[in-house]
Amino acid sequence: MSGKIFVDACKGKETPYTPVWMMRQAGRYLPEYMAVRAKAGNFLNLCHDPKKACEVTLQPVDIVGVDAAILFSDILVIPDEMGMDLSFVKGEGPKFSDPIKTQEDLDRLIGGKEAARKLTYVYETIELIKKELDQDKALIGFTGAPWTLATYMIEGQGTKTYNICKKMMYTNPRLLHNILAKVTEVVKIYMEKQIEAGIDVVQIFDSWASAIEPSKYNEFSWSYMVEIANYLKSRHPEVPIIMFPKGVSAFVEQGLVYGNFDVFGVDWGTPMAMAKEKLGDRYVLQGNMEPCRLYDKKATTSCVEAIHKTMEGKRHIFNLGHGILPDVPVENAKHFVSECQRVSAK
Ligand code: 1CP
Repeated sequence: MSGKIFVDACKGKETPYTPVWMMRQAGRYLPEYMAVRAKAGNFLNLCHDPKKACEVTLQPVDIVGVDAAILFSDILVIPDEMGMDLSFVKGEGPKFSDPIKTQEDLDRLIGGKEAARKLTYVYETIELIKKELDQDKALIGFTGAPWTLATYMIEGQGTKTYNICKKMMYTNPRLLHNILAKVTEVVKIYMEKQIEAGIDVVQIFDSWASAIEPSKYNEFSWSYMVEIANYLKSRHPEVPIIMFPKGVSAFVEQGLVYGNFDVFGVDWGTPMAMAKEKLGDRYVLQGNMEPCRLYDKKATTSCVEAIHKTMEGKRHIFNLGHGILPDVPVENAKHFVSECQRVSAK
């Protein structure tokens, strides 16, 4: 036993109750987060400041009572350090001034070890968190999936239609694969360095998985994540890997999700019972309350009870089926966490 309920649960071991955390748990719904962000000046400054990033990482553990902390950073620091100029425009989200259009644009970017080495502030943040975090809590490190990162690198910002990257998928798949391969090389070393700095568990966010038609998902996203997992498992087999692909229930239904991962993050659009039937023997399942249920305590309790009834306290980690939204009352987030711990106590 690791002494950390969350790590034990990731490995499929019996735990005194089912551990819980929330995607995007450090963020704008917490007034304490807003205060630190205001001191930092802006969001990217906060990511670059290990002391402040450590402070906001610990807030949801102290305030909301989750069983694991997630490193405070962003998936987009990776392309930023590869040489794409990232900014966050107020009210509009992330922007890259010079999106990738050609092979020459890609060739200009820094790759592999050199890019991963530039993310030192992330490794320093992890070292600080490990000193401060209670021994029985786990620290989750993370990356974006190469596909999800590539959508921002090609579109230059968030998108509803993904038309620029999907045009590339069908008209110039070679260039898209070259982008994905270059990002994959950086991510492998970046995650290895996060592990060496002290994270206990890895989560890969494929937030925009659903933009790819099911028959192309393996080729353009899943296979790259399998490559990352194989690399990490060959070096650090003891570190569990959580795979969270958002919106791929057709892929789940076909049972096509083989890979060297320990935990499968189930999004809120996929019925937990179906995920259990198709994947429950292969993976520990994480999830999957619809995040908007957090607006109502009764809607939260009934969902937590239903998920627990399906999973029976075995091979399960409680979470939302995607990130918590900024206008959720902190009280309600606390209620979700304590209800998960209450219903599953043995
Ligand atoms: O303070 C602010 O206003 C900035 C809001 C914010 C925060 C709190 C952004 C900008 N990023 C983050 C932190 C963050 N991002 C974390 C650590 C905190 C935690 O989880 O507790 C993590 C894990 C992420 C990961 C992330 N960033 C993802 C994948 C997770 C998901 O929610 O699907 C994605 C897609 C991003 C890109 C991004 N960063 C920020 C925004 C607003 C966005 C999304 C833009 C879009 O919708 O396209």
